[in-house]
Amino acid sequence: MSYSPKVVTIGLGYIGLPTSALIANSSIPVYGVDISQHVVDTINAGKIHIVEPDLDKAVAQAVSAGFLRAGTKAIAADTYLVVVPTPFKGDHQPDISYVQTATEGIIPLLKEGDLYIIESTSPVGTTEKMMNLIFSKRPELEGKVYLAYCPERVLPGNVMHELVYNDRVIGGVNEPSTAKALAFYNQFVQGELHATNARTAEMCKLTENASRDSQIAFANELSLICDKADINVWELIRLANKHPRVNILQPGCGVGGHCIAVDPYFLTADFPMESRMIAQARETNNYKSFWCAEKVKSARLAFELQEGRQPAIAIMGLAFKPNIDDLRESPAIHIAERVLQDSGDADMFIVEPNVHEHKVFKLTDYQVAIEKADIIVFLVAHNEFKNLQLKENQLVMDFCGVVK
Ligand code: SAJ
Repeated sequence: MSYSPKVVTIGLGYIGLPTSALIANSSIPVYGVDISQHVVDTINAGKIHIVEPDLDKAVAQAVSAGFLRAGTKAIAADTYLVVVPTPFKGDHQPDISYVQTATEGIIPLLKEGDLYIIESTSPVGTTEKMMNLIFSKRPELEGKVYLAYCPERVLPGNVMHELVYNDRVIGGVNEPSTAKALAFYNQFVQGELHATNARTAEMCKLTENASRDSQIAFANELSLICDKADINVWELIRLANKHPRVNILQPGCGVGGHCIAVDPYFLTADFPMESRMIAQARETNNYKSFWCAEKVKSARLAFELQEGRQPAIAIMGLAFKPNIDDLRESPAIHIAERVLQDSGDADMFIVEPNVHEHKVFKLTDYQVAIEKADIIVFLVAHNEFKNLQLKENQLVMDFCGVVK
C-alpha cells in the first residue's frame, strides 16, 4: 500500500465521514475505516451513503484530490480518530464495545509520538479505560503516546458548517495530550478550542444533550398541564419568554434522533441515585409520545360515536424533527404505529414530504391527505405544513405548534 495517511478515522458515518472529508480538504491525507465494504467502495468512488447537505461535494473533492481513501482495516498513521457509534444495550446500559474494537485495531499500529482521540459519545471514564487497554498491550508506549477525548457537537443538517465553526472541548488524559490534540484540531477548526481533562470533556457532551432533553421535558410538561387547563401552550410560552431571563423551548410529540433521547441514559446508568431529574426528563419526553397517540385514539372514538362513521385521519410528519428526512428514533413513527394498530376501519393517510417511500407505511401526498381527512394530526412542524388552508369541520390536533 503506497498511500501513507497522516490521519486514520475509524467509523465513516454521520460524523466520521464529514470529519474525514473536512480534514482531507485541509490537505492532510486521511484514511477512513468502516466495517462496511459497501460504504468503503462508495467513498472510494467519490460518492456518499448518507444524506447531509454539501457532504457529497466535500467527499468528491477530497477523493479526487487524493487526500481521502477508505478501507475496512486500520493502517498506520500519526493520528487516530475513533468516531464509531456507542449505542445502549437492554436496560439503557451504554455499550462501548465498538470503541473498544476500534481501539484494539489501532493498538498494534501505535508508535511513539502518535495521537489517539475518541470523538464518540462515551460514558465518563471511557478514555481512561481505553488508555489502560492500550498500555496493558503495549506497556513500552506508556508516557510516549498522546490520548484525548473531543466530542462532536454538530447538528444534523448543518454538519459541514458546524464542524468548522463550532467551539470544541478537548480533554487529554494529561496536559501534553490535551496540547497535542488542540494542535491537531487547530489545523481545520475555526471555532474556539477549549482545553480540559478527558473526564470533563466526556461529561460535557452528556451534559449538553441532557440539558436540552430536560428543557424540552419542561416544555412538554407544560403542554400536558395546558391541555387540562384549557390554555394555548404556544401562546403561554411566547408570553413567558418575554421575561428577560426565561427561555422555554417548544413542546413536541416527544424527543427523537440518535443523541438527545440516548445520551442522558449514559448518565442515569452510571449515576442512578444522583440523576433523578435527568431520568424523569427522559420519562416525561417518552410519555409525551404515548400521550399524543392516546389523544388521537380518543378523538377517533369520539368522532365515531358522534358521526356514526369512522373518521379519515391524516398523520402529518414522520421525521424526528422538522425539515429533515431522518426517521431514526422518531417519536412520530411510534405514534403513527400506535394509531394505525388501533384504527379499525378508519382511513389513515400517513404523510412525510421529505421521504418518497417507506417500508412499513404507505405514504400520501400532504395536500391529498389534508383534503380528505376529518382529523388532521400534526406531529412534525415541516415547512410544507405551515399556512395550510384547513376546513372548519376538520378536527386539528397540533402537537408541534405548526398551526398554533
Ligand atoms: N425538540 C423539541 N423541542 C424543541 C427542540 C427540539 O421537541 O424545542 C425535539 C426535536 O423535535 C427532536 C429532538 O428534540 O425530536 C432533538 O432535536 P434537536 O434539534 O434538539 O437535536 P439533534 O438530536 O438533531 O442534535 C443534538 C444537538 N445537541 C444540542 O443541541 C445540545 C447537536 O448539537 C448534537 O451534536 C447532537 O444532538 C449529537 O450528536 O449529540
